[in-house]
Amino acid sequence: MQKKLLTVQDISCIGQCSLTVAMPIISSYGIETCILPSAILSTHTGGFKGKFTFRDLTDDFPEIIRHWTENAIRFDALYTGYIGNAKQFEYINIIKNTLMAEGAPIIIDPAMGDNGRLYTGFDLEFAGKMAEYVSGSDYALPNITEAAFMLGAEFKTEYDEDYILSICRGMRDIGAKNTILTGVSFEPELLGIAAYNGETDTVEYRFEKRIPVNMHGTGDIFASAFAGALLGGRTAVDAASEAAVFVGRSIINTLDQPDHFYGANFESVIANKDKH
Ligand code: PXL
Repeated sequence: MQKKLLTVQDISCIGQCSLTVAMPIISSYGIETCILPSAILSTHTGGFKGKFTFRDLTDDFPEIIRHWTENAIRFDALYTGYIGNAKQFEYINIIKNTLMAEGAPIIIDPAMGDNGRLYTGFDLEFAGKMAEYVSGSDYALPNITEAAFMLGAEFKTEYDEDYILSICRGMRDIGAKNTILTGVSFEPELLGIAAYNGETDTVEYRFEKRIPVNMHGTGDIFASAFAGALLGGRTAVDAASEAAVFVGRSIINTLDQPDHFYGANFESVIANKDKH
């Protein structure tokens, strides 16, 4: 039977991130993709000129949940990304506890920062609330910045496997069952993920050739492809590895558009998916 996933994150009208990434990518895996928009922004918060608009949709959450409950809606997975208001965690926890099918995986991308910094609009208090919220995840998908902020750990750009293991164990200790840590690199030419299984306390690494550019929205592309591949039946490690390849191709396909500063051309990867 076709699976039905609910994703909660913002609509950035322009910016190739969050819902405009999640919906097409997850749908391309054949998954019915239901949405709960957390906010509507004119653009994402990173790098456009002037003041972006931000309409918080928290007040709509209780009525939306009420109506879904009335219709006995059940989701086969939950994937949450950028949440612009910590009040929404309470509502999402209600969805988690009442509207999920038995065994539905909870995938949480604590999208709130990168490169050692929180995105505009977030602070340490929010990071603390995200840490509490992430305790309900089967799969947490932080980058090293987000994990360090949630754990109150030192953010390092140069590190060894012991540091990565300590971050992963920290994630387990705050309640994440499994963690896929993104943006892991032990040598300059390679970039990849650490897939940590909290039950067995083991890490598996997957690396790709690093493309030395920083692009917005790649975390969202990764998380969306991961969710699609996982629900498609891949193991977590294989889903993460496939998602990393998806991100790499999206970046490569953007390199011929040097003026395209705000996101990555993931659409080309969907368009060519069957050809690889
Ligand atoms: O890609 C993460 C993201 C999602 N949503 C909004 C953002 C960002 C990153 O900056 O600003 C609104």
